[in-house]
Amino acid sequence: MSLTLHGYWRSSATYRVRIAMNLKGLSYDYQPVHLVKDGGEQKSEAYSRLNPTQLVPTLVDDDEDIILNQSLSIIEYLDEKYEQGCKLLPEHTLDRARVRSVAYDLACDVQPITNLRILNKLKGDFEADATYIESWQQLWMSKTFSALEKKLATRAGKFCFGYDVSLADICLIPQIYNAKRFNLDMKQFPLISKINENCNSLDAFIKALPENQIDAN
Ligand SMILES: N[C@@H](CCC(=O)N[C@@H](CS)C(=O)NCC(=O)O)C(=O)O
Repeated sequence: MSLTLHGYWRSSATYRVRIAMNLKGLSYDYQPVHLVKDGGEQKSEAYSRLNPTQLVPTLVDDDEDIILNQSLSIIEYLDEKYEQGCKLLPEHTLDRARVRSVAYDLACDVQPITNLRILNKLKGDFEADATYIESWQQLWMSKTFSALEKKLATRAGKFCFGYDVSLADICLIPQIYNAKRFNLDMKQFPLISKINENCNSLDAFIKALPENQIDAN
């Protein structure tokens, strides 16, 4: 097995894939792509050849001669290809749709509008200062988190859905990490805060923490 993950320590999309790979017990080579240094290594010629979207992460599976971007598609690919470790999506159709619905709330609705390139555009074109950026991040993240508190109220156990870790948790924990960076008061969201605590007591999540990566600075 020869898997390489190109990513950045503080990228929430890369963080999702790290958690997933740890939960599945997959070992991989990690290639840092610095999103800020020299205007962003994601825009370099070499990285753009690998991933023309100029976003991280990218997974290279040398055994299959495959290059994949989009964290959710990478995670589902790995989950289907490798039987080992946790199953990241439930067996039952409706359960699977519910898990994906939470994953998409986070990965399709909130992460894209709170991403680095959006923040840079706000700063460059509208002179948004640090206070404005923080309020922007807090606004969109708190809308999603408020909805999740309600959506998960009758579904959560130790994790988003009962007592099995799933793709929903894999997307939630990096988003909470990001929210804390922008000083969002997580006390407003007791249910997801508890899920965050539960996930972060597991080795797979601890090992995936941004500060535990070789490129953390
Ligand atoms: N939907 C993509 C999102 C990828 C993405 O937005 N990555 C961010 C880091 S979390 C990035 O590379 N940002 C660089 C930039 O904005 O220039 C995925 O899930 O993989």
